[in-house]
Amino acid sequence: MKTTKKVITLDEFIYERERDFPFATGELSGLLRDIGFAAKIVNREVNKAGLVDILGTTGISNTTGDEVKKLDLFANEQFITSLQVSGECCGIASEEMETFLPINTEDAKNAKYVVTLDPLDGSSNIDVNVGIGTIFSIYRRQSFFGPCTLEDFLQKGSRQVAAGYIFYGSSTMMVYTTGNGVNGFTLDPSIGEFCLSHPNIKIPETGKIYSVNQGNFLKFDQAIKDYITYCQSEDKTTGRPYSLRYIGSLVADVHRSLLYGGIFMYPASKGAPQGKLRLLFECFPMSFIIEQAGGKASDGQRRILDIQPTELHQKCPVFLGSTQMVEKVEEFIRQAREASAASATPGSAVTA
Ligand code: AHM
Ligand code: MG
Repeated sequence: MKTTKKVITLDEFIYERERDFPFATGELSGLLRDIGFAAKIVNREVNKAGLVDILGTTGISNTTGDEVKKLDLFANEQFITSLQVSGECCGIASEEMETFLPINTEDAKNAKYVVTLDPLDGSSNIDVNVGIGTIFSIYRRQSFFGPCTLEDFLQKGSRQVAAGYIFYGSSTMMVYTTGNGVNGFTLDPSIGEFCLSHPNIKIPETGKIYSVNQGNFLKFDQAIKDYITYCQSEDKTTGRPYSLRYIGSLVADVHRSLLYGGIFMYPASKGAPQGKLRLLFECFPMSFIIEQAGGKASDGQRRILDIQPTELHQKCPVFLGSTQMVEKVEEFIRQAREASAASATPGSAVTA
């Protein structure tokens, strides 16, 4: 006899999870649903990007100097509108906006959450049909009531209430966590619903893929160069050499690492002492997801989620993925620091 599994939609899943918390007010669920809804509209535009005159640049640069594509602006507006209308968050910070946007309507200004967004990450890939994504985080506000403040956004990543991404790839997926594991939903375009397809995602302890922009090799610190050489060298027990995979689209590279295992790195380099990726908009949410799936996320020395941000658009070096692989790169960095501290200490090089 043929059995059919019950399809669980994103909205049903959010509703079921909310029922586990007897005092839940429904605001967080509402925000997740708003994000899921906006994602479907952005997905529609991403899919027809080659057909309509939405490709190309606006000629404006975003706050970190990258050229802004029209689709980035569309996604930014879409997510903001959807969140504003619902009245369930009191403010939004976006990678596409220099400063945060307080939502001061009667409904929203006393709401207890703020949202951070990278509305369309990987924009350099838009014109060549490579996977791109939306990344989001939700925090409980720190101020008590009234218009939100900068401090509501400058919270450690460990204070995220929820984080997730939407991956517009060969299929469209929403992957998110509320601090109780990671679940993935695939958009079924025929019914227009995200359906639970990857319940309780766990990242493998180790993997066989490293992911880095190796074009920057000569600009990396020696410890990173040594770790990359380690990834490339032969060793039967660890399955090296590892394969190099780098899409250059954070959501796609992290999604692959999450499902297959591996390490994703965007280290500091000459000329970019904090790397390229933004702590609030990219590193925090991805680190929360990776940790919730059993992996590790580090800036090379510290747990990323423990970093106290001081600016909205602050950047941070990042190493995330399978725990054993992230620990290995940390070991290379630690040893290099110890060696340089020892050589800087007078008399330390003298042996008895
Ligand atoms: P963006 O936010 O301007 O789209 O840039 C972020 C993207 C990430 O998706 C990706 O990991 C990284 O930039 C790739 O950078 P690079 O081209 O330097 O390797
Ligand atoms: Mg980005």
